[in-house]
Amino acid sequence: MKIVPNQIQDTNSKDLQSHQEHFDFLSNSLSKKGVNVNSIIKKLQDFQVAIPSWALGAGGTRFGRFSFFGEPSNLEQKIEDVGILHALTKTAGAVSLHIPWDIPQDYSAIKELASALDIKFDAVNSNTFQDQKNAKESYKYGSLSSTSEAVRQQAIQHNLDVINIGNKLGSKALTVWLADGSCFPGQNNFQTAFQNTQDSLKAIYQGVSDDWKLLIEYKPYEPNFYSTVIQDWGASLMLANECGEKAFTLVDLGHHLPNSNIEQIVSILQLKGKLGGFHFNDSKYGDDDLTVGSIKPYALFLIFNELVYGMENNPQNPDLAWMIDASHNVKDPLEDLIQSLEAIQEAYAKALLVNQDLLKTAQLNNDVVKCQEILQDAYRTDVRPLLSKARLERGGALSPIQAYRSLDVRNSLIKERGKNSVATGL
Ligand code: LRH
Ligand code: MN
Repeated sequence: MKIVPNQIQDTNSKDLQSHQEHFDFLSNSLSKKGVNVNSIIKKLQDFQVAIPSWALGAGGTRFGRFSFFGEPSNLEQKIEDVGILHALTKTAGAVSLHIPWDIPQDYSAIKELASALDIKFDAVNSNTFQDQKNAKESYKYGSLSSTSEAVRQQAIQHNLDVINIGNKLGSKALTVWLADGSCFPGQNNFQTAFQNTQDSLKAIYQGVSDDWKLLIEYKPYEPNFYSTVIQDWGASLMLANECGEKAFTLVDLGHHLPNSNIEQIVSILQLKGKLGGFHFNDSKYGDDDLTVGSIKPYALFLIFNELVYGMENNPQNPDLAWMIDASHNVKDPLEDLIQSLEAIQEAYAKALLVNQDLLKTAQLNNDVVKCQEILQDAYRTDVRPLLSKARLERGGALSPIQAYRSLDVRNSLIKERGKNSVATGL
C-alpha cells in the first residue's frame, strides 16, 4: 500500500484555513519575542527519526499478544509501512533493522523500494539475546560476557555479520544491546563478565569502519533480574571509551530506574562527546516501551532542552542517531508510531523556543524562579501549528492520525495482507 500526495492534499483541504489562522497567530506572537520561526520549521523538517523494524506489528508480553491484522509479514511490507508513516508525517525518513529478524533476501530490491519511499537505513541492531535455530552455542548464560570462549566468539562473529549487512544497505552504525547479566547473587563474577564484554566489544570494534559508529545501549534489568553487565550510562561510557573514538553510548529512555534524571545524563554525555543516539519511548514503571510523551511529556521536553543546548555548544559530540523503540500492545502500531513522532517533534519545537541566552543569564544570577519561568513559557506554548506547517510544506498531512483514519489505511492493509499476517520482532 502506498499513500500518494493528492490523497494527503484532499485530507488537508478542509483544515487549511483554520491551520493558517492558528499558524499566523502563533508565528506573529513568536516573532514579536524575537523567535526565528522559519529556522524552527526548517529544523523540524530536517529532524528525521528512524522507525524500528521490530515495532510495526503487535507487541505483546509473556501474558499475551493481540494482533491488529494486516501486519507486515516481510521486510518489503515493513518498509512500505515506514513509507506510510513518512508520507503522512514527513519525519520518519529512516528505518532501523534488527538482525536476524529482518535479514534482506534481495538487497537491491529492498534498497530500491526504500529510496523510492525516501527511506534511509539507520543503525542496524544485533541480537545475541535469543538463540537462533541450529546455532552451535547458546546465549542462555550470556553472549559477549559469557564464560565460554566459543559463545563469545559466536556472538562477536554475529555482530561482524550484522555490520556486513548494514554496509550493503548503506547503514552507518551498529547498535549493541546485551541481555547479559544474572538472576541471582553469586551467579556471575561481575569483573569477569565486564572484562569479557569489554574484550568482545573491542574485537567487534575492529570491524567498525571509519565512517561508522558503534552504539552501546545500556539497561538496568530485564531479562536478567539481579544484575545486567551494561546496566547504566557509566558502564556504557566506560566501554565506549575503552573501544575508541567511534564508540558511543545509546540512551533508551525506558532503560532507567524510576526518577532517574535522564536530562542530566544526556547533558554530561554530550559534554564528554560520547552521546551517540536515542531510543525514544515512554514508561511509567519499567521498560514499558509506551508511546513517546504519553506518560512524562515534561521530562521529554527537559531532555530536548539539553539536546538543543548541546547541539549549539558541544561540537565535540557527533550528530545523533534518532530512533524510536516502542512496542504496541493495545494501539494500532502505525497510529502509535505517528503519535510518538508527533511527541518528539513537539518536544523539540518547544525546546527550540527556550531562550538559551536568557536562561544562561538567569542561571548565572541564581534567579531560580526566572529559570523556571523561561523553561515553562516555552513548554506551555502550543507549538502544533509549527509542526503542521513543517509537514504541509513538505507535502505531509496537517493531522497525520486524522488522515490515516480518513484514508482507512488499516483496513486497506488487512484487505491486502489478510488477517493472519504476523510481523517478526518483539
Ligand atoms: C532492549 C531494547 C533494545 C532492542 C530491543 C528490541 O530492551 O530496547 O534496543 O534490541 O529492545
Ligand atoms: Mn532500545
